[in-house]
Amino acid sequence: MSLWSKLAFPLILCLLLAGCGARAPEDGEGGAVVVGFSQLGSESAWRIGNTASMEKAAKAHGYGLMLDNANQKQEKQISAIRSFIAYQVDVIAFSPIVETGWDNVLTEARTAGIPVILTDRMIDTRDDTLYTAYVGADFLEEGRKAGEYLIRKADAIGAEHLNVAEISGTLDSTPMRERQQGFMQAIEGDPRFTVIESISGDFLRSKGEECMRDLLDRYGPEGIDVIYSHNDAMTLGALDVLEAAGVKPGVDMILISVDGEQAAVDALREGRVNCIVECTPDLGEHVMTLVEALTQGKPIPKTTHPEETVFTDFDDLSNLAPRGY
Ligand code: GZL
Repeated sequence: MSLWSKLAFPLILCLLLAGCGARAPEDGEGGAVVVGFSQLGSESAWRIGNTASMEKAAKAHGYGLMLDNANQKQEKQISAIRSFIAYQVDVIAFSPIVETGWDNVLTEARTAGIPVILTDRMIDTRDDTLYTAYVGADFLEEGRKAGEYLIRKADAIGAEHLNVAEISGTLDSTPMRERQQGFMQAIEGDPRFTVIESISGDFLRSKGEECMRDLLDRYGPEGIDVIYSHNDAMTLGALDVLEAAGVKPGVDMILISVDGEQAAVDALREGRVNCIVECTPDLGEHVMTLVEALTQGKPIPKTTHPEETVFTDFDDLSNLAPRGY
């Protein structure tokens, strides 16, 4: 084999990896299993906690982890998956930023014989053999929990009618679609609730602020009784805007959020938020346990949902452990 051909593959591969920003595997012992992980971004404390969970679990299993942060761009996730295929990783894991547009690249992964584990979010495809497993929340259930809390709260305060405004997550993402669907299913048919508006804050704190400002401009504080926000980052942004406008969140307005990051739980304890539906970012161990089974040729479940709970202003939160994200 000529010198060039000995150098060609590693050289091309390094160019591929550099192009998509994927780092070479970290911490895997020589010959260890290598997992290629395309993370969608770092938009929230939840996402940062999720990445840390994957890194910690890979290290604990002695696996190499090729991590790429797509910074909210689907095309970057697609190029990262292609680089994982070129590198011939053992397993590909990724958190799809939106549900559609994955069939081609996942077909390439299947052709290369590399199993794909979806983490955190689902894809919309007619061919579910394109992925081996899904590890993530039941977002419909999360939405239902939010709706069931609102019903409980309305009963407790004897509310006759409440105007609800929704600040939703990234459009066409599974958590956005299903947190909305679950919530609406839970409250539908109850004449006490009118959903006056749903606007997307893209799971970003800055856009949560923009949405809250826009809602106040259009409806005024007296026109909104409930905010249902799809993640804590947007909720924290909304709190800033409400308090700057002289509104007491949690008192003048019911605030329902999702995730369970520390800053939001602190706000719940302070009475500034009324309910947080937990969405755990700790998926790493679930994923790496499936990777271990795959590398041993064992069957794995198609779907794994982590245990999740709800934190509300009806609960005693004094003994709640630090959230870690
Ligand atoms: C949910 C996850 C969502 C979080 C947000 O599993 O996809 O994305 O709720 C994050 O904080 O941005």
